[in-house]
Amino acid sequence: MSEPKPPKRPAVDEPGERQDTDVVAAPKPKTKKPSMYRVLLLNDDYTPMEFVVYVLERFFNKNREESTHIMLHVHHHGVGVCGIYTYEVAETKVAQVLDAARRNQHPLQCTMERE
Ligand code: TYC
Repeated sequence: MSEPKPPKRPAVDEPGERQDTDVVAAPKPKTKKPSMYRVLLLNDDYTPMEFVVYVLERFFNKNREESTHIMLHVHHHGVGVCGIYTYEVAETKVAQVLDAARRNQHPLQCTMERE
């Protein structure tokens, strides 16, 4: 008795069928860089300089020298960058600064903008 024969391959490939010799594009990596946001401090006439320096040290991990530099920049130019973060981190920093300012009854303003 003879063995059952394997199904015959079509003599011509079906359209769209892959061949071993085909070149297949590498899949695109699907990771996207997150948008980044600048956290800004705004100048005012009432918030003590020492409080602004404290805020920069406490919430933006700056040392005394960097904090003083940023504070004086804001004092002279009206606005300055405290740091650049992803959206949720920037949002948290803004909230922490505004909360600390409110608790200490200072009018210090802080905001964020997309880079
Ligand atoms: N201009 C304030 C003063 O003379 C100091 C100050 C600096 C306030 C930076 C806010 O974001 C600020 N006391």
